[in-house]
Amino acid sequence: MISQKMADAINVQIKEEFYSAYLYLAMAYKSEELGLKVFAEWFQHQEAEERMHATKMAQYLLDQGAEVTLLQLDQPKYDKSSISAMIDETVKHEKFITNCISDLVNLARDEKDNATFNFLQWYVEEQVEEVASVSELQDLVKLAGPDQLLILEERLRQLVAARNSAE
Ligand code: OFO
Repeated sequence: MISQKMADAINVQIKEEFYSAYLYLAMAYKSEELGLKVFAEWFQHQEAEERMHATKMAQYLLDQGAEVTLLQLDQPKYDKSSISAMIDETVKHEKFITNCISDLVNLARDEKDNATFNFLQWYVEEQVEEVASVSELQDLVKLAGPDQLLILEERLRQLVAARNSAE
């Protein structure tokens, strides 16, 4: 059984993970609106990953005999002026989530909660991978510039296909 303080902190993180899903779903719809279908597909994939992150945490709470509270989600707020702005927002958001996970790890350490500390290591690695992959996409979008986005979509299509076949 984990402490109430630890369970509360994980419930807040479950909300952040579902918010991430909600944010990326909003960005998927916006990309579609802008005629960028492969970016829309990429954001849909991110959305599914975030839901998986949230439900994995919820299952952990249940396994530990703690309550899953499902806190209220805010409406997604982001700069929707261009795809470049949305990718910048994605990088910023993933760095924010990395800090949240780091705070959770520190709390588990303070609480001497080895099970939660171990459980969270998966998220630590996941965040390294996510920040690296969105930062790579950010560089590509900047290199391409607004005129080359459709060409970049072809490259993104290959990246999405490679990732889908690796899963
Ligand atoms: Fe859940 O990793 Fe992104 O936000």
